[in-house]
Amino acid sequence: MNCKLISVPVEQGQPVPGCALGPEALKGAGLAAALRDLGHEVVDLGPVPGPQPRCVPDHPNHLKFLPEISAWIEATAAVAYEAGADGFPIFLGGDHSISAGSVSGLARRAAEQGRPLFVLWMDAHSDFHTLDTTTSGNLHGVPLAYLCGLPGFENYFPPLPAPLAPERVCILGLRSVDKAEREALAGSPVRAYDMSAIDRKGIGPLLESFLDEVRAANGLLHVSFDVDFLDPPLAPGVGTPVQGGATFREAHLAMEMLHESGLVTSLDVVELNPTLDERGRTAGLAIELVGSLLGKTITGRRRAA
Ligand code: 4U7
Ligand code: MN
Ligand code: MN
Ligand code: MN
Repeated sequence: MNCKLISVPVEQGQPVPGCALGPEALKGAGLAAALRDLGHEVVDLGPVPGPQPRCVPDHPNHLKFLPEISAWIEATAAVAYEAGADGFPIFLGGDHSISAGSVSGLARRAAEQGRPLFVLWMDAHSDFHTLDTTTSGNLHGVPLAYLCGLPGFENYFPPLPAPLAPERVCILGLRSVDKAEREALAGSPVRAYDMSAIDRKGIGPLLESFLDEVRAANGLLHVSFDVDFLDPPLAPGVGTPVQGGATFREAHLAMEMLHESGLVTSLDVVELNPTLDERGRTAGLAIELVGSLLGKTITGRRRAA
């Protein structure tokens, strides 16, 4: 696999300083070497160039850094579209607003290729607010709603060339969903698996049923991995931790299954905040998990894709 590392050092979509250092922390902790050890080629495409804020109208809701985030989304989408032509793009955040750009560019590419794009959103949160419903005004809470074509983003975020089909989206790991998000999810075919579902059914069967659908549709699969998917004691280096997250083995099992499926074509790793990390353990775990997604196994034996 030709892994393309793309840094998107954005933190204005969330309230805690330090998230923009995520890409450097992941690279400094040995991401490229870990991937090369697995036999992959790695190219570092560097950071998405910091854009000028976009001209957008005033919004009645109090939205933080709307012109800046809107510009980052546009710039990231352009890079993602190019990177999506071949290889395995890995977007290093930065806060989760960057995925509004990465997924938008990859969705445009998939549409041109005539392939359906599926998205697995691994996250404590559903990120399903619209610009009108967010009460925090933090734009890392809206990317999935935007990508699914929910109303109210017109004129504020860049036009979406290819909205996601919500029935091709699966959220995994939920434990913080705001009231407006619940209502929006209730009226949407997005699959939303919360931690209770993971407790009851097991992460393996839940993920397997989604992977079966991707396979049956001959789809491409993008994984958007918000590090706060993980349980906070394992991964303290995030700005919005929520108790009761995925365990070490649940997270690895998901990544191992994703690898074995052979379906994953691109990845985001977002929301790592190295200034909140404890001796680099969150960055280290994120790298291990990316390794599992890209073929690392416990015995070292390769399994058929
Ligand atoms: B993340 C929140 F209120 N829903 O809108 C909000 F709980 O990318 C959190 O998943 C959003 O980390 C978290 O601010 C966004 C909050
Ligand atoms: Mn998120
Ligand atoms: Mn989150
Ligand atoms: Mn977060």
